[in-house]
Amino acid sequence: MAVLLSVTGFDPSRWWEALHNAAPERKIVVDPAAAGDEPIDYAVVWKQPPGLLATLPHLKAVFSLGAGVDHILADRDLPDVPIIRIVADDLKERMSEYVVWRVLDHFRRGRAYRQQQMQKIWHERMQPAAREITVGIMGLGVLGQDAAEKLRVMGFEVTGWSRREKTVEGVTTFAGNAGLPAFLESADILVVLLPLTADTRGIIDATLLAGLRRETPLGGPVLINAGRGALQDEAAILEALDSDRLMEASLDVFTVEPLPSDSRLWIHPKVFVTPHAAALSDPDALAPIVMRQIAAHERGEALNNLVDRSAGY
Ligand code: NDP
Ligand code: OXD
Repeated sequence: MAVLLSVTGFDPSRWWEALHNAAPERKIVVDPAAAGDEPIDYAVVWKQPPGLLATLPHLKAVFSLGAGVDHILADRDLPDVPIIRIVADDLKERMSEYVVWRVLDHFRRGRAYRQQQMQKIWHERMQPAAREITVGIMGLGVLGQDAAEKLRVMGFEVTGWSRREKTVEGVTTFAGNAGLPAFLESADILVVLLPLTADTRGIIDATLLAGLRRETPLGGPVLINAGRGALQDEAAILEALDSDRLMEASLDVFTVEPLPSDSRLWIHPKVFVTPHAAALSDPDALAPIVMRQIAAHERGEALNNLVDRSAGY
């Protein structure tokens, strides 16, 4: 039984090594032809070439190298096998670091103080307390709930929005389209940790931005998106920033990645750009989880963290 490792956009060697170290007895190939006579039962992928998985007649399951699976589901010829996504403390902790970092930077006036430093201006700005600020998290899943917990420790009020109703300790929750306006109105800082699905594509648009609370203790609403780039309408974000409808934004993901050099987001003074780096999938931390699941599946045990293909996440 062989495992296919198929990635696009980066060198697979670190993943190959980590998968091999986690289960040295397994044959791991990056090219299906290299499996020879051994059937390929499992695939571990990040943006696999469309149609590739359909050529594997023995395929039993597909593992994402990340939490998101939109890159797998985009394949129109995807075989009807279980899809498993990454749920791991390592990934969760990295994402929460990013969220707390960006929330604190906006909240503590990082941009204004960096500008002041360039001009050698000694001027203390009014600073609200964390308890006066509400961070609204769109997507109260594994990552959203962990970020909520860590923001609460810092003293922030936290609200959250999900597809289905849910109860999360210390978080005021809203659900579905009916709950969206009240959720948006609750947030001074909006953190987006949604998956990209048919329902969420383009959700951060002019209408959504117009629904954010105007008067906030920071002087205006802030957007932080670490979900997926295709959730956002970048022209609408730029327009909202230019018109002061939005005060600042931290964007980790973009509709086109790498972000094209002519995008105004690169140079907009109110935008903080990171290159889809909010939560790195660390091969050493995550490969053992994948290989343990494969071994468990072979023993006849149930797979964890299965994707609901009809919901798209
Ligand atoms: P989960 O599946 O655990 O959580 C997804 C959340 O989004 C759930 O709360 C879900 O609602 C909610 N949701 C989904 N669709 C809708 C909708 N139509 N309306 C309202 N809420 C919706 O995912 P994770 O938390 O593990 O990951 C979230 C995303 O983060 C990933 O899909 C990926 O795109 C992104 N990501 C980005 C990284 C980066 O480096 N930038 C790294 C890792 C992940 P419900 O609870 O009702 O199901
Ligand atoms: C993920 C990502 O989905 O890194 O894990 O984007």
